[in-house]
Amino acid sequence: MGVVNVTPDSFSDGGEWFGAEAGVQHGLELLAQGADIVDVGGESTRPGAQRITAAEELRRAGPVIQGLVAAGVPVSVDTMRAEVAERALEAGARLVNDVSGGLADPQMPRLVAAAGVPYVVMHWRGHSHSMDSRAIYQDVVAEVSEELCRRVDVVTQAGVDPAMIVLDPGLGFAKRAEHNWALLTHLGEISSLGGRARPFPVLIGASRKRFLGRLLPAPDGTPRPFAGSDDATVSVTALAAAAGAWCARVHRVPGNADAVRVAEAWRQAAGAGSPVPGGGSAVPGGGSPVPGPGNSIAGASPAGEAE
Ligand code: PMM
Repeated sequence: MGVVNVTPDSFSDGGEWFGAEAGVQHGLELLAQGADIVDVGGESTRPGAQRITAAEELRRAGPVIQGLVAAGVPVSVDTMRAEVAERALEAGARLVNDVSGGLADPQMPRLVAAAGVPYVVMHWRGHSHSMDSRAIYQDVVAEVSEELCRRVDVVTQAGVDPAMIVLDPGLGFAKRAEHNWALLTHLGEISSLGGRARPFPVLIGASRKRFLGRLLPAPDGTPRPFAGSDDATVSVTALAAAAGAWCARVHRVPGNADAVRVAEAWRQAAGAGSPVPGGGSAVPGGGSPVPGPGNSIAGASPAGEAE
C-alpha cells in the first residue's frame, strides 16, 4: 500500500504531495513502482496534530481520489470520518482505512457495512493531540489484542462482514518504541485476537515512524530524519511479510515491493503459502482476493508462529 498524504503537515512527508495534481502524479508513480493499493488521506495524524474540518479533509483528498480512480488506480481512503469515507466510496475508493477503528466516528462501521468494502480497523486510543500520553501498557500485545477484539465486536454488530476486516496494531499511535517492537514480533497474536477460529489479515504501518529514526541515530544522538529510515522500513516489511502480514503501508514503494516478493518466496519455500490467496494483487473484495482463511498470519504458520 503506497501512501499519498494530501496534507501540509503529515508525520513524515508533510507538504510533499499537498495539491491535487501532485497527489495524483505521486499516486500513479507509486502504482507504477509496484503498489497494489494507493492510500489517500487529507488529515494528518502526526503526534500533536490538531483536527481539521470534514470540508477541508474532502477539499484536500477528494480531487486526488477522483483523479486516481479515473486513472484506474485501486484507492483506499485514510479517514476517521464517515462523511469523508462516504464521498470517497462514491468517487470509487475500494477500501476504508480508519485509524480509529470506528471510535472517532460511530457512524463509520454502519457506513462501511452498507458499502460492503474492506475495512482496516486500527488500534487507537485517542486523537493525535493526546495519544502520546495514552501509551501506557502492562502487556501491550494482550491489551492491543483485547481492545481490537472489542472493536471487531462493535463493527461486526454494526453489520461489517468479518471477512472484510483487516486488523492493524497501530504502530506509533499511543505506542512507544518498545510497544511497537513487541507488537511487530507478535503479529500472529494480533491476527488471531487471542484464539479466534478464523484469523484476520494484518496491515502494518511502520514506514518512516519515529521508532525507526530513533533506532538509527547519528553519532551525536540525533534521530535519523524520516526519509532516512526508508531502508529500515524495508527491513520491517520483509520481516513482517515473512511472518505473514497481509499488507505494509509505506511511503516509498520500490524496496518494499521487492521485500514483499522476497518474503512470499521465503514463505512458499517454508511451506507457509501466500498471505493473499493466489499470491496476486491485494485489494480485498471487488473481485480481488478477499481476506480469509490462509491469508493471514495465524492461519499460515509455521512462519507465523516463529516469534
Ligand atoms: N499511520 C499513519 C496514517 N495512517 N493507517 C494505518 N492503517 N496504519 C498506520 O500505521 C497509519 C495509517 C501515520 O503515518 P503518516 O502520517 O506518516 O502517513
